[in-house]
Amino acid sequence: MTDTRKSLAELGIVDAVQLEALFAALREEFDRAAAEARDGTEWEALRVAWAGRKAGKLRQITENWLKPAPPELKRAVGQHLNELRAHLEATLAKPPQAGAAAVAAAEAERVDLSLPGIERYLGVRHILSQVLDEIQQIFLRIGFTVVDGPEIETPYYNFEALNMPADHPARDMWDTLYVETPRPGELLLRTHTSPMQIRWMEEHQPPVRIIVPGKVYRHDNPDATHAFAFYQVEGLAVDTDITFCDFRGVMDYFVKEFFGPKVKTRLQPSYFPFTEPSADVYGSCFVCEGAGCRLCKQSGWIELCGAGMVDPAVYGFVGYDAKKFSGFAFGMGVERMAMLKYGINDIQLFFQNDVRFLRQFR
Ligand code: FA5
Repeated sequence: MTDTRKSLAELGIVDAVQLEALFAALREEFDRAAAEARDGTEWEALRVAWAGRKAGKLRQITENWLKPAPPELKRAVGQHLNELRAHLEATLAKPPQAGAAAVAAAEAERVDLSLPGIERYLGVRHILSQVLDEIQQIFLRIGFTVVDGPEIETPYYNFEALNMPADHPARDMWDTLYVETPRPGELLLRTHTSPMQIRWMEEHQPPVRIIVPGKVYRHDNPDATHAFAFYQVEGLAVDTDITFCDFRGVMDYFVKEFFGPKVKTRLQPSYFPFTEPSADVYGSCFVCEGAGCRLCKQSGWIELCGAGMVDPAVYGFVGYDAKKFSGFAFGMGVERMAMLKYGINDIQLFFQNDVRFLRQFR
């Protein structure tokens, strides 16, 4: 650090070359100090140290170097001093430059509040959970109770008590997955929610009005409308004077509540060993609006639900008096309902967990 309190002679400066080097060193010292000044306080201290009127370095140079300078150096000292002063004044007039280090540090940490935020997606309930909820709410409003049942069943509840003895050909309607047990054939994954009809009636006397949402399993080949594990909602209503008209009325109500007035329904005679008469409920295809396409297998309709009046033989298994009681039952495919309602053209989309698909149903 050049000591400006000493005279040129004391510093050993005797010619113009040495003088030039001395001022060059001074300028470097100042520049270094200016670059290190981090805030307003340090900047002010820098100004006082170099340009302060009473004891700043410029003042000291004037007093200690210029005034007593020998005649041959006086002019050069004056010139260098003026140049140094001009440089100091120019630098000190621009504080941001002097605080370059501080500015650079602040810049690195700068937060641009005008930048768009990072969107964090909130998870959504799976579309099937939402649809299951909606179906339940509709039936709850007209007096049905929601009940639950086991997914692992016995052949008795899945078949026999539903009027399908061991050698009944109707068992072939459902490709069954059996659970490996020491005695083969003892347990199976329920192929439909209908076993809960039996379990409920065994325990409860009429009037009965239940729906049973749950998962069922079949050895079906997956395609656009078939999965090997899917949801059904079983419905059962038994009382003293229930007719097929009641079923039709309940279905119409449900379809209008769930789909709105646009989707049409139709019943088609069908066969189930545990209902008589039996029907399949179809909804008009949303893709082709009835013209025929891949989704509806060119028929214009998508099967939603198997149904019918409870076969009197079933009452025999649960101890109900078939002469006194009558009722209807139905079993609907939940994925098919969701497909129809939301225009989903492949059932497999429900199970692939692709967030681009799932996110659509907020
Ligand atoms: C039954 O499962 C009967 N238990 C329904 C029933 C209940 C009839 C009560 C009478 C009284 P079905 O096999 O047709 O029926 O299946 C019912 C519904 O499940 C079908 O209408 C369809 O919507 C849906 N479904 C059937 N198989 C599949 C599958 N592999 N993938 C997705 N949905 C299916």
